[in-house]
Amino acid sequence: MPRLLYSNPSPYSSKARMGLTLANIAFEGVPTNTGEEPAELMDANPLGKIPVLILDDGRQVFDSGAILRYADRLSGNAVFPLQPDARLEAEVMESLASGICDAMVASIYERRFRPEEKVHEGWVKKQQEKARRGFSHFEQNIPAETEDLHGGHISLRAAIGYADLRMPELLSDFSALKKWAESFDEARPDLASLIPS
Ligand SMILES: N[C@@H](CCC(=O)N[C@@H](CS)C(=O)NCC(=O)O)C(=O)O
Repeated sequence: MPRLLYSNPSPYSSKARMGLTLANIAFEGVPTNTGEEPAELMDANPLGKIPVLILDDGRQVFDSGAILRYADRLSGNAVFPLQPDARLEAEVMESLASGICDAMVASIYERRFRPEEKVHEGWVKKQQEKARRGFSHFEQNIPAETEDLHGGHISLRAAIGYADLRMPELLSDFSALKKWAESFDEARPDLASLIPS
């Protein structure tokens, strides 16, 4: 069975776990602490980042976007729509949600990994603004449905989950988005159990 190196709070891991679940691909989750740089992770991904999917034949699939596309191909398109316009929309949605996560993670790492006197508050603010603008875009373009979910939807749900966990104030103005997340969780409790925690 493929092994997925992941961690519970990681939004990208959440996205990958939800994608594999959408595609009905069984996997063994391997909780991984990137800070400890375990050999299995460093051998699998030179970047030392999670998630990584290690296939039965030893091939290593990263990052979360490649894992979604792998799951999509293997499942006969259970993760992304086939119709080209719908697919483009889903992929751009995924890109924006992932970019929001990049901005949130960058702002958190700035405080976590730099000595306090070297933290650049202006830069942290800039990253948080990027994330806020991204969420604002989704607030104004709420996905139509919470059924027939695709890679864009799960990426957005993972990003909302991460914001809820690490910087909930970022979501305070976005009530429609919060409602959408609730409907998502009601529609797919199996996926909701995989959001960042
Ligand atoms: N573009 C990557 C980002 C992955 C990523 O940054 N993961 C974080 C955890 S949330 C990580 O592994 N951080 C450890 C590090 O940067 O060394 C993806 O989509 O999978």
